[in-house]
Amino acid sequence: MMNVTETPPSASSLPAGRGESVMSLVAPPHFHHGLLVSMIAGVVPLGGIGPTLPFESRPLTPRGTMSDVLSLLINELHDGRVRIVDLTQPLGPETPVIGLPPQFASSPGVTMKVISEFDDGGPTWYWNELRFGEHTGTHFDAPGHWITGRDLPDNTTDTIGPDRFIGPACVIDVTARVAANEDYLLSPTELAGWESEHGKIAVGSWVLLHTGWSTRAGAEAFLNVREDGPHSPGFHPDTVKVLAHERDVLGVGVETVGTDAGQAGGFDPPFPTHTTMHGAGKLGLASLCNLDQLPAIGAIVIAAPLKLVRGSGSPLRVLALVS
Ligand code: 23J
Ligand code: MN
Repeated sequence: MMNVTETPPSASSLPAGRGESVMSLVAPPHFHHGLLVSMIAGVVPLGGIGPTLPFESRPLTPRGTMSDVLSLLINELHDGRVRIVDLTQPLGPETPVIGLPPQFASSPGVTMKVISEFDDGGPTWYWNELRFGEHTGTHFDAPGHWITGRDLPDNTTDTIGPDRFIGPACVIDVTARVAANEDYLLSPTELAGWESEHGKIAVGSWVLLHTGWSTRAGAEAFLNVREDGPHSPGFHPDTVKVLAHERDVLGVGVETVGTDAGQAGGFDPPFPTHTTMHGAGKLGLASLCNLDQLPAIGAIVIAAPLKLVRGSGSPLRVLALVS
């Protein structure tokens, strides 16, 4: 403990922190010399380029261990200029589960059973046992989930390279169209219209379909099942072909229970989004929310599933970075 009568250490005597002197700053190999000169001249603050808080209120990051871009990112997060938007629905017993025709096996919803809760089974600890289908709530679809992706390399949650979990987001707002038609399908023409406004969808993007569907409260409204099956929006079969083969996206994300439209079981081919995307090794994200908080372009989405051995998918936390 520091003696209160003692003078606090000066910035130049602080070890490996934000307050260290220019003299003790060891430039990493990639360090731009002009930037170092500007720092010494006082033009650029020690934390790097971009606005900064006073030293006292900024987090400590060991100098020389972090690149300029990571240092800038952590400052921007700390200052609130980069925000984290949670695109994840709560996962629990109330989470709606996809219903399939009765000839097919059904996926169980979430059950949580207490192992112990500060009781005889564990006097100082609380924990639960979980049961749910891999495709429950906000979840990730691996290429191996579908027969078209069955023989692709690295097609399950444990073998997909983690570089494919992070990408720029293209958010296509179709809320007005869905409000008028719950079976709305994004057509290639409308995709082209989005690109004429925002630019061509970049290779390796997450393409997120903002339908407003996540605001439907309760399983009944969310699943929207009628005598002829579920009704919910999605992609036209030709649109996912463009995204997979002509744009080489990472994958698609939707607000609905699955990446295919509600009526897609009757399309040709059945479930065309699953068929085409997974056949091309592309990924899926279902039951997203808060897409209204994202710009059309400019956000980064992080969607890393559980590393389930031979997993076809998994519930996950999906985060977006927005500046
Ligand atoms: C199995 C069969 C059909 C569909 C799905 C699963 C999903 O939507 C899913 O969660 O992958 S459409
Ligand atoms: Mn799924």
